[in-house]
Amino acid sequence: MLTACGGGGTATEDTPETETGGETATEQVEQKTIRAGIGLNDSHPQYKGLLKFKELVEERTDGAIEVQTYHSGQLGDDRTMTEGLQLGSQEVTIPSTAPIANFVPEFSVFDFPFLFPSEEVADTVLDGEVGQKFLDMLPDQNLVGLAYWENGFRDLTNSVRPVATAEDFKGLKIRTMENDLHLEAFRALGANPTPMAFTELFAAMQQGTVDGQENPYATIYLQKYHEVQDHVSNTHHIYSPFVFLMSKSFFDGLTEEQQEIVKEAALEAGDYQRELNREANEQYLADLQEEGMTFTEITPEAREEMVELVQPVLDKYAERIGQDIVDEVNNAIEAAQ
Ligand code: TK8
Repeated sequence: MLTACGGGGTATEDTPETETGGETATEQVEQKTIRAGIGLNDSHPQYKGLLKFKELVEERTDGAIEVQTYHSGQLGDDRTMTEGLQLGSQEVTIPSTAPIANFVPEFSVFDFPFLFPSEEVADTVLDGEVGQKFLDMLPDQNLVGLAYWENGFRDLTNSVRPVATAEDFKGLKIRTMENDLHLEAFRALGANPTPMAFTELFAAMQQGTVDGQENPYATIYLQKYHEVQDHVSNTHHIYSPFVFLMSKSFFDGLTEEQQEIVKEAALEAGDYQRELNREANEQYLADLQEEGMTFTEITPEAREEMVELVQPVLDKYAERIGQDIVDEVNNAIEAAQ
């Protein structure tokens, strides 16, 4: 099977001067560098996955491609890093689908609240034909999507009150990712949402600019949000995929063999990252309680009420994005169960 992602393998500027039959072991290979940046810190499974990618790529290219890794938003937030890929100031970033929707609006489908019932179903849909269909929309934006990784199910924290029902969202100032669908969904739940880059979030909670935020337990614990937040609820309202993005200009400049290597490494490192992410999840919740946060369980009835409240927002976005593609995602989810 051919790897999609455009490219076509016609880049000639890197071809060594001597004609190679493809198998020559001694050819002079141009040294290339991948600058890879993420928003999370170096204790997060996403960074461990990125280190795995580095190890695989450097080993399999015999060092012809070097991978430099940056964490904690050292290269910027998700939006600026993605723009960096388009402009050529960096080669890799791994944002959530929500900020990607500012480049390719269709990606908002994956951020429909209560869409994916489990991580396993998400894997099947994202790693299958439907997931590939979305990756195929990226080259138009000078981006190549090599693999889906996992941010995970998002849960609500805040410093005002335990949240058990939609009623408890009333008036809470919640930071959302920079994505209109997230903003409208939180408004529908009764909250007072503010979009903000991830890199500004900790300070905003500390200073009380916002009361709360929503992210998977791993992020909440490893970014030490328990230092500035008192309550956590298992709202599990959205499953956030990560997309492993590469600059298309850079990808096109790789040899076909190198394209295969980076693609395979992104997939393998992604499997590893998903595993690490899932392994520690329950432990992180226990750790948060250990640190003094209250934990509130969302009952099935309370979740059902939230589903009803956000439904009009989903209908609006399905129309905007295209009912066909939304149906396709829903059918794939149905089939995966
Ligand atoms: C990290 C982000 C983050 C995301 C968010 O760069 O912004 O809340 O969940 O983890 O992608």
